[in-house]
Amino acid sequence: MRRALALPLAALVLSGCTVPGFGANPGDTTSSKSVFHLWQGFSIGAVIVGGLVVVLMLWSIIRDRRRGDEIPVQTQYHIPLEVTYTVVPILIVIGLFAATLVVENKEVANPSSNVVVDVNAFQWGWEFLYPGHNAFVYGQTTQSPEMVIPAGANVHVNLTSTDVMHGFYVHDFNFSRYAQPGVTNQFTFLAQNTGTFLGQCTQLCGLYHSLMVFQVKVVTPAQYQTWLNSFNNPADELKAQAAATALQQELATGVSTKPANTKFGR
Ligand SMILES: [Cu+2]
Repeated sequence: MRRALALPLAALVLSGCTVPGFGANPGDTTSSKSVFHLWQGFSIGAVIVGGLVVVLMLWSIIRDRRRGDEIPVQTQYHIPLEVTYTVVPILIVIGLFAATLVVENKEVANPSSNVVVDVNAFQWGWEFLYPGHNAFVYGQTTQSPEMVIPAGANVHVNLTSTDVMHGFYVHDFNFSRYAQPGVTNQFTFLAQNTGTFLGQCTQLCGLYHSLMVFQVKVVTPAQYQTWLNSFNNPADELKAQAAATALQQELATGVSTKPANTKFGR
């Protein structure tokens, strides 16, 4: 039995990075990779246990199929066997629980970070503020605003909403959190590679919910610094202030600006 289990395990360990993803996304942040590896571990465990169950079933069906009226040997109260099939599943559950705990703790960890972004969701768009800097990104529906962050750095996000419940979801980060009015949800992620990743609202929040998309643009630390500095000229500052004022007015009056290039409704 040990050999039967050791063989597939050895095959998986030796094959290294070719362990299948079992339909999941490897992710681009450190925590999304941990979640992905946890998923792989669970899936491999399920395949081994499931395979074992199928083999035992087939073995019993074939070996003990009816071959006459004689009743085969009845095995009951076989203590070592009963102890084995009670203890082994308990050990498996403890193992899976421990691995989950480690990954979850990584997921909710909030290590100190120099990069802080205040993310504000609203009907129907996103606002990204960089406290301590003039950088300000605001965009609604078809404008698909960009949240710019540096690669290889912990990015701390303070997430909230101005009106109703929204969902901050980035597919390639294997990550989703509620954006709730009156509540600030905090989390930290570390994007490992540069690139542009699609984000969207995952909480049905009104008429233009489906257009509430944004991009996470991961750039090199030097590019990030240049981008931050680009807001330091007076013209951009004025633009940012105008956008902030427009947002405040829009929220105060409850009248949302319709998306520019999209026709909806009656
Ligand atoms: Cu929304």
